Amino acid sequence: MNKNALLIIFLGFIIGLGIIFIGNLRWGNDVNNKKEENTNNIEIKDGVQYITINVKGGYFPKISNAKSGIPTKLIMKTNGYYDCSLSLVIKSIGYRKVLPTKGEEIIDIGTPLPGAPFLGVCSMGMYSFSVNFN
Ligand SMILES: [Cu+2]
Repeated sequence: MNKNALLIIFLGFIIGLGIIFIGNLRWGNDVNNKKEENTNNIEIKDGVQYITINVKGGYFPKISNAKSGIPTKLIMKTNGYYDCSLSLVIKSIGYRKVLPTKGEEIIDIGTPLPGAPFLGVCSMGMYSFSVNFN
């Protein structure tokens, strides 16, 4: 075998590894995107729907899917982190408050109708979360 043949085999090997690596990255991202949409942060107790949002350098899950037509409350759960996601604005219900650094803030959002997603943002507009009511 001459040097050129060895070089071609070597390059083929490197390109193959690259394709496998990129494939894995894409697959990983798909899995992460699926995790962003959530319904298991929603609980109905005594006729009230509770939606739990974790506050920690943003709002998680970023997208929740909940039911319309039920009295609904948000539970904003803070985890001892101090960042601007503590400063919460929910325009549609005229809510603006700095959340406590650690604990749960319960926000009554009434009985949502199906339609446009319900949106919460930090006061600077960097972080947001939305809830779809179906
Ligand atoms: Cu912010």
